[in-house]
Amino acid sequence: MTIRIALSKGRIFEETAPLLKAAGIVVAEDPEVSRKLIIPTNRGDVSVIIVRASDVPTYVQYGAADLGVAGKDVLLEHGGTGLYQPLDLDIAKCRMMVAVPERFDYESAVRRGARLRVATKYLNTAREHFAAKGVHVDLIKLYGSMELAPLVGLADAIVDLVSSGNTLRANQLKAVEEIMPISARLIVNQAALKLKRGEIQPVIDAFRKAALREPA
Ligand code: PRT
Ligand code: MG
Repeated sequence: MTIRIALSKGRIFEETAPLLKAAGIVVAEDPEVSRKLIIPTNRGDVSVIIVRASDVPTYVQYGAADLGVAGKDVLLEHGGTGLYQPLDLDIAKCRMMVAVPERFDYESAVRRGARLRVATKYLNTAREHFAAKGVHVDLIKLYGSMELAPLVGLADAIVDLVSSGNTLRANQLKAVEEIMPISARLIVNQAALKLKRGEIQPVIDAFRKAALREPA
């Protein structure tokens, strides 16, 4: 039986490839260069498919891929139905933050009980965060470039991922609240794990060993 692993281009692929290599799986081509969506590996029974980051859980949920690597941000929005999440790979790390324009007094707006317009790609995460704080928000769904929204009057605040903080700084925004730390997880189709345990379990174990070996 063959195993298919779903990855997204960019940081997830770049940070997962060394873990795969440590697990004895060498991806034959660079997805940035080859444009192939199904990439063979050195193992005839293992292939990698390249999908959008937010689509990785969907491919694994429906069994189109047996395994995948997805950010916790993506998994929280997906909901995790049908997915076994055995491993935090501790890669593609960043923080889910609330950010506002440098001159906006977020604390006092919250204290006043102001109703805030918040633009984000992460509706579920944002909704839960503000509900737990008791802050009333109108959420505006965006698919990218959240940092622009407060600059042009679309929103008072954003919920987005921050790693270096350079994007916020370049757009005169400041982080005012950390919602949670984010890293990428290994996800596995639950049915595939039962049917192909002999093939999949060694890959999970190898990932675990490789992830533990990675320096923090
Ligand atoms: O780009 P695309 O729309 O195809 O999808 P995507 O943005 O979901 O994919 P990708 O490859 O950019 O991100 C994949 C995963 O990497 C995410 O799901 C996160 O789990 C993780 N990750 C880690 C990040 C970041 N760090 C990150 N900094 N994802 C996005 N960013 C963005 C952030 O949204 C913001 O626009 O980078 C910008 C901030 O970076 P700094 O360094 O300026 O703070
Ligand atoms: Mg991106």
